[in-house]
Amino acid sequence: MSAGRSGRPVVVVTRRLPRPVEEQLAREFDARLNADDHPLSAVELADALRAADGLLPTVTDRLTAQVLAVEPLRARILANYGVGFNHIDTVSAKARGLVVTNTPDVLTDDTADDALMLLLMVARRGGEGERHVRSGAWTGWRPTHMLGTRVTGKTLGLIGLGRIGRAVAHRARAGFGMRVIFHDPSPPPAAVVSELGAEPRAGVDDVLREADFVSLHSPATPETRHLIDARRLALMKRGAFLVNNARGDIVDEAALVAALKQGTIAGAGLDVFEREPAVTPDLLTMENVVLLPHLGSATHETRIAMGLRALENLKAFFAGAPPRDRMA
Ligand code: 8YV
Repeated sequence: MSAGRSGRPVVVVTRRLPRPVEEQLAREFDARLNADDHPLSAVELADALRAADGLLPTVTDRLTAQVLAVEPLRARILANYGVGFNHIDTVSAKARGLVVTNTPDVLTDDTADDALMLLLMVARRGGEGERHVRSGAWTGWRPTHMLGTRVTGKTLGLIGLGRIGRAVAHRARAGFGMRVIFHDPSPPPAAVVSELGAEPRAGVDDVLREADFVSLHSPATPETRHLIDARRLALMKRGAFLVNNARGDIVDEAALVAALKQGTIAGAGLDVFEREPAVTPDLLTMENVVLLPHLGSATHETRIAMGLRALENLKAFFAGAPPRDRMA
């Protein structure tokens, strides 16, 4: 096992993490923390791969084939902070002998809550109402003011019924009396689906045609890039809403903007963006769009749990044991 001067493995932690996580990382490893929390450049990432035994990266670190081609490569593990790892070229990582882990489970509930928050906000015009009050434009209650769309009893279409999709289905059915339909190319066991009361559909298109709300819960892969494009947006009901807190590039953002402008769909709730943190400027001007800054897992509890889970993966790896959340 390679190690730093302290005799412990050197771990570069690419962003500020909640204090209890940083403290524990500093106890367990020769941890190199990012005191000013700046996003690392490609050059800094390459330097980290040369200098450390392990990296603890986040969604803001683009670990591309080019970055991973660094010589000499010292790092042997990328213990990602987050469940999604589309910012890591896992094929290149594997080719370079790097183990990749993620942090599933611990963020499921909070991310599901975030999807429901987007759904409710866009249906009930939450963001718009907030802006209205803050602007001083509110003149008082009236029966026809800012009417939204009822959620209870409506059909929620889930694209993806993994851990987060299932937690969304449960909340929507139990809390809001919604009917839940879904498509997932690798669905959970039939018993899980029937316990959730979710109805399978043969394809994404079938879900889009039928749902009043569509919520995306697929991983970002080459296959799911622009899964929601102009053709599929046109299949949605005119009064339907799109919710995305999975990954931005699952939606063709330009096509979404066009659909919103043309009234092809009624609105969208977005926590993630195709060119994050850049947001297509047109979206910023639309009242029927809710825009959140990638808040899916952003609670104190979950961000600590994610850090401890990444730390657990690093500890196992450096102890010579298989890390629990190995992805590649
Ligand atoms: C994380 C996420 O905050 O886990 C994920 O995939 O999208 C977020 O909840 C982010 O990825 C941290 O790196």
